[in-house]
Amino acid sequence: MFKKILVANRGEIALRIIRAAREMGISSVAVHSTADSDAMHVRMADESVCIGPASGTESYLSIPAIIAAAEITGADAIHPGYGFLSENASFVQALQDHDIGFIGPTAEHIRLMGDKISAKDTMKALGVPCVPGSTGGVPDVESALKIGKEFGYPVIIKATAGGGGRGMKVANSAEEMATAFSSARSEGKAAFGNDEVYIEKYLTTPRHIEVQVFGDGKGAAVHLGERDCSLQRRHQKVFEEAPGPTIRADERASIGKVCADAVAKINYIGAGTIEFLYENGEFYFIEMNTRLQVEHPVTEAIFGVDLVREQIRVAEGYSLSFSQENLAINGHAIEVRINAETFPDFLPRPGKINAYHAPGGLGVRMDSALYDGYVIPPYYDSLIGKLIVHAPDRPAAISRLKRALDELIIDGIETTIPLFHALLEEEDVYSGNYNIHWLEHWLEHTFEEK
Ligand code: MV4
Repeated sequence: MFKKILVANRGEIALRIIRAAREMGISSVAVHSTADSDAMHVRMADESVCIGPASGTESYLSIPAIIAAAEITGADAIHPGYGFLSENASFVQALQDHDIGFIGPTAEHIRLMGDKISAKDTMKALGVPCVPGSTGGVPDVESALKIGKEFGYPVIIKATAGGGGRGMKVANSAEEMATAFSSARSEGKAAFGNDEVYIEKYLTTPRHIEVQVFGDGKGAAVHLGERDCSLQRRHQKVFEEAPGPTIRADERASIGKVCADAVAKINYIGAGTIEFLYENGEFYFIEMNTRLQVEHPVTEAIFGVDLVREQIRVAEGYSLSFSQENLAINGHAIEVRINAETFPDFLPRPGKINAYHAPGGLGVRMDSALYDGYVIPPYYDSLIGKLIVHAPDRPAAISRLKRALDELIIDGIETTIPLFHALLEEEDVYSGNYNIHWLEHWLEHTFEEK
């Protein structure tokens, strides 16, 4: 049993973890940079430690500073949240060496899934359907051209260390292969110090569907359905929902079982997300994320579970508190990400919050670390809040989202709230008729002067 956990993060996700800990009778330690002395997570935690200067690299990403903070405060375990050190295998290894618990998967699982080729090999061997393409890495352009011929164009060349859209290049024909291949390779080398690449058939109009899984590390695992996160811009999700508006119950049950069985087989522990592209009724695995995701609240809403509580419990060594049979979907949930950015240009605009009023009422959850008078520092990402609504069905969730957005007040800075007012007027959004390209196309034809 943990008595005290350290939260190695900031913002809304730090609050999310502190809240779960408090409900479990576990005390919390916040860590913060000098720029975050007045941040809400510092105020909300039971104790706090300053771990370095404003720059993320020297504070929230500093493994020695965070381990020192855990040792000084006597924390039993660390929850990494998302981003920062959440998928850093060396961090998990270092915690093990210092006898500090990690609320998340093992270093081995993080490493296995962090390399996209080994992730795909593993998933394929476990019976998870994958995008057709190369087996393992592709060493040179000649081999790449063979793959292109075998699978047909377009193909996509991906850096094995990539993910989140970096180090990817599409080749529409054999003529484009040499350029695409060498640029994916050098991007991989420059961004991740790894120039290994692999190739897949390029799917032109898929949806992004991700399956939430949860393992106990002892060979048991469940799935908690899927989220549709297709509405994104430059690989940043903006609107996420569960269940997926196009996924039938039988499809959910079958892909869910494949995913749960796969993670059970590898003794995966904690929360994980198996990402798919979904096109013409077929699922194609692309990546697995070994962390709690930003959009986890939509899954929590429809299943009525507390995923962070469950993460802490399995890290303590307990079995899962629910089984597949007692997990059932109730209604529909939507999350919108509110960023401190201009609209429609999406330029970061940190600054002082003159007034903050969170919406409330039935089926409304606002996860945010804002407060009246808070000054958003310019050093970190621009997510300042997540508005999550839950209702009996999708149309009711959309009505509730509109109502909640009308109640929300964030004064003093520009935010992406106007994006959601505009999006919710769109027929395609209302009907769920969108794919991974819809938002960028819509932004282009609606807001770009011709
Ligand atoms: C793809 C793809 C089409 N075909 N793979 C982008 C981020 C990374 N996670 C994988 N990505 C893609 N992989 C094949 N074989 C299209 C994308 C993609 C994408 C995927 C999910 C959500 C948004 C996206 C936007 C552009 C491209």
